[in-house]
Amino acid sequence: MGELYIDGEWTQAAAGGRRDVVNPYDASLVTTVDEADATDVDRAVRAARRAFAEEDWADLPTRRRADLLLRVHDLLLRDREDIARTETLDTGKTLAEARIDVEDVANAFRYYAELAGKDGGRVVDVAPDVLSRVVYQPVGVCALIAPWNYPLLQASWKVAPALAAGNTFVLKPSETTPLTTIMMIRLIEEAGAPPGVANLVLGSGATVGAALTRHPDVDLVSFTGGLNTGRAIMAAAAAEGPRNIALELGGKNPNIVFADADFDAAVDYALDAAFLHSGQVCSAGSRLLVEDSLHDRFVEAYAERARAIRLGNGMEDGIESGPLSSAEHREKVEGYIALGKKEGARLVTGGTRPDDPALSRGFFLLPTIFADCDRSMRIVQEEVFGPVVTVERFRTEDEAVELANDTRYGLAGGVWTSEASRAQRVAQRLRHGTVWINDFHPYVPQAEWGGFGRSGVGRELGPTGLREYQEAKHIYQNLAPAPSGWFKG
Ligand code: TXE
Repeated sequence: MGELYIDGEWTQAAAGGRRDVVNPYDASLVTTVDEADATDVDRAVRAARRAFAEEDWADLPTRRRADLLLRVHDLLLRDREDIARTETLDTGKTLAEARIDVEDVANAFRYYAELAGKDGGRVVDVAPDVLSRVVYQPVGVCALIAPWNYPLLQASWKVAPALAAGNTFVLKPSETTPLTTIMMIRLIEEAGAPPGVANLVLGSGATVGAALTRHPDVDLVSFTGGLNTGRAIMAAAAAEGPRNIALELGGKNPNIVFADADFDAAVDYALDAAFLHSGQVCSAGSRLLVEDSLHDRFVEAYAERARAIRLGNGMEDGIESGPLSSAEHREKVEGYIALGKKEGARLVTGGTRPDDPALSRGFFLLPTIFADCDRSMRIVQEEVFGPVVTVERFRTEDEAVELANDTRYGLAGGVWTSEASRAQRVAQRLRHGTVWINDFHPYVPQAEWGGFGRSGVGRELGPTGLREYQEAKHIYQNLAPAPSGWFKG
């Protein structure tokens, strides 16, 4: 029995490929899993196509699909500790974070179970002798590609609405973090999904991901990952399609602190914003904008708190942050740290690997703060995706907004102030998909998540997150048919 799940069977990769899964805390081997190739992808897409056409899944009363999602929700909670521990082994994140992730995953299933069937479409007012309505139907076969920072959470934001809408799917988790996704698919199987509705392939982006996004029988690709991969997926969707796409491509998210903000809360949340999960968060507040009059005091307190962050094994109590996800990713982040120095940013703290010998085998980096940054620097404009924050100064509200919007991304941003009307003004003007006022990071399944600009296309979560997996159909009925008489002959 292998770890690919195709047409209701657990199966091995046809060519026998295997891949090591490594714990980023100490580079130890966690396990090995099947490594698929294009042949397996083809099998999985065919299974999804067959199920979409032949199983009664898409035509089930919505309530029945919603019941399945609720069963998955319950099973996730039944197994939450196991899943959370596996997520920690796979990603290095703390167990406390992984537990929250699993709750959030379960909540996504419950939310879409509750939303499904609430919207029967709409009746369009045309004329008394016409019945015109718009209904929403599943798109078909969905290719779902997830990243490694929130492996199960990001997958669930795709899987739950795709199932609720009546689609079938082929899911590919990141090759570095496949383990909890395998667990989730087992739960979907246990919950009673018909064969071929949910399919799982494992393997590299270049081989398996590319084969999936190029497959002619895929109707929709939903992807969360990096900008360059997003571009490649968009190009493939054009070449093989056009077909529907949804892309969540990260961000360079401003966190604006006005001088009248609650100081302790703003410092505290600026840590969460930038250093949670070692900054490997698409919405990380890695671009801190501080009002000039507060700047020096703020940066000093911020650096002191950053130095106190306890790095270590996410499995242990009291550890506040784990390692980066892989050796390659750490090298990339280190490259950005070198670049920041070269560009003239002032290193306030961090910038190196920790010298604690207990952490030497893992992919750790110290929380890093650069001050005296300006918007022309690449370190300010590009997504580093590590524990690295840049600090800029601003003097006026207009300048804060202008800086915060000076990014090609537009995923999320925060604003800290005790003046309520200013908070609303700034939130209104920010060109970002989520804006937090006096907070950072919370998201809820009821509210849309996604980006302006190059942060992506489409939205996950909320009602729009379901619409991504639906086609609108207009059904127009003439209630009094008679010859139109347009052609006279
Ligand atoms: O991501 P990739 P990488 C950003 C972050 C990070 C950068 C690169 O800045 O440093 O992206 O990370 C699959 N066709 N984010 O290289 O490659 C891959 O197997 C189809 C932001 O690890 O985008 C994995 O399943 N699929 C982000 C998924 O894409 C392909 C989360 C994401 O990996 C593919 C992660 C291809 N040609 C990284 N190539 C966020 N938005 O939260 C790769 N993949």
